Amino acid sequence: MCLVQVHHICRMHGKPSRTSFSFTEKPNRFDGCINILKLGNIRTGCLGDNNPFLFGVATPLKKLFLCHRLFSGDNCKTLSEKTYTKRMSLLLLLTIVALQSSPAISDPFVSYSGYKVWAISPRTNEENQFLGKMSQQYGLTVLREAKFVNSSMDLVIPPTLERDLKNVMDNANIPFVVTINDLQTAIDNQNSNNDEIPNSRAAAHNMTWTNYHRLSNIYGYMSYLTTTYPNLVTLINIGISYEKRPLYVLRISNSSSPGTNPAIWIDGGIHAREWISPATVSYFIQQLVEVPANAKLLQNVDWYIMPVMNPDGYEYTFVKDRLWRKTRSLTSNPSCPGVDPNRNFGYKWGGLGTSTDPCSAVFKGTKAFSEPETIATSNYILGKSSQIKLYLTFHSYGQYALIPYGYDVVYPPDYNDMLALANKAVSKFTKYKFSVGSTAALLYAAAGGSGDWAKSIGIKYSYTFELADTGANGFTLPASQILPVGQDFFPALDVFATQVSAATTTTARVTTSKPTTKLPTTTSKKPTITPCRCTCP
Ligand code: 0X9
Ligand code: ZN
Repeated sequence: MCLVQVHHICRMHGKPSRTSFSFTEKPNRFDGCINILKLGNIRTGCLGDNNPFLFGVATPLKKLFLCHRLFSGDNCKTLSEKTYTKRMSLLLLLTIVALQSSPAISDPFVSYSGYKVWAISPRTNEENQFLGKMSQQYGLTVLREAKFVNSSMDLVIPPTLERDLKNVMDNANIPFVVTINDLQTAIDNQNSNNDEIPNSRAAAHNMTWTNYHRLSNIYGYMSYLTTTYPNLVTLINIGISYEKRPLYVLRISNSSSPGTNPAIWIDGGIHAREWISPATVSYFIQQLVEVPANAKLLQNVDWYIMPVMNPDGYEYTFVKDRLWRKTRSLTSNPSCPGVDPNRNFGYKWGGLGTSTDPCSAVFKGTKAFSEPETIATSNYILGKSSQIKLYLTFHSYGQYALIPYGYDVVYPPDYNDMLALANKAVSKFTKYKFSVGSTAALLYAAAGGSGDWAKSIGIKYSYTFELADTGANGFTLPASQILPVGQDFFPALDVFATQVSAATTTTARVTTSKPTTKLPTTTSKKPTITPCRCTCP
């Protein structure tokens, strides 16, 4: 029986990181804690840095790491299961009291109550520059950058600034549309609140595609598939995140010698707040593994699928700030953690569309692959680079199929091959209309993206997909759209699989000459959580 699971317990650089925890009622296959209870209206959240109540790792293993002032003094101790259970029961009581008396804990979320989202389409370059300066000056959260004139820039407008900003916009004579009237309401309505209540006590996993799920449910599902379909599915731990969460890749292969077929790599969740990405990528896993009619997609093709590349950021969007984008690593500015993982890959790192400021949403990090998440992923892909013929990375929002390069308006020599395949893929969509084209030409220039890096190591076909929608809901796309998005996209995987099963690797050279095709084209094994060493503050 696991009563409390504590995450993020490592004190980095001698400073305690935030400690998040969840109350659990029964052992899970991989970490002992999957069924998260809601205690009254207390939600899973973060304890403050100085909270003395919980610092430790509880797992169902015989050896339990517990690090708590009340019990173990200054050092982590390994306790027997019995001692642990007794102590944790006491700790649970103490924690409930602490939770109920602490305002910081009873409401641990960043509230967007009264916040609006404005969509603004600059009509000239001057207007675009003006908006960039305005959002910087007022410290506004930018949900979407406007690349060019007439594309939309989406901004979060706090209630305290609304009147001032209206005046600024009126004076500058720039029109805007309110797309989300109350962001907190949109956040509250995005997911039904029974996310963490299992279907039944006997359920083998808690994954669904009618809700957005916490990491434990996604990883629990990957674990379930591995034990249920051992001849098809392998769970690979490719490293650990900054906050010591495992980084998991699922290999799906029906080959008697997996690792020899040409392969497709798929990742999601690079950006924490883009919830539709892990949801869609995990839907692909479900379809490929559990739907026999899709077995043809596994003929001669292996799949490597990583639904959540940035697990720390993803969890943070559930427990603290729904709009968090980056990783959660410490930076030179203690008030501004996190690196943009999609500016941290090592091709043209630090170029256009990146920032040296840790407080920026597009902070590039201190060096290429400074983040444990990006270095682990890239090393794993490099190790399989002769096998992987196609790279797909899923983001949101905007409904774009983006082709390298994104670091600048530069086209690889085989751009037209990439464009033709992308057009074939998006022609399968019936519900969501995607724009297809060169990243920097269609969206904006941004260096250090994973799609550029994948292309640079010789993976011929590399695409960044920005899933639904085009701004009406943005990152708060309701959970009722997970299935429509996944179902609309899935047939495109068949197009990719068909291409790859006959593919040979071509290493691309860079050219700045524009291709002949018209641009842009618009068409309609058992995981474990490794306890980390910790010291009490
Ligand atoms: O800016 C990004 O990283 C992506 N858009 S998002 O809204 N999901 O943040 C676009 C990435 C495109 N790829 C490159 N610029 N290399
Ligand atoms: Zn993204």
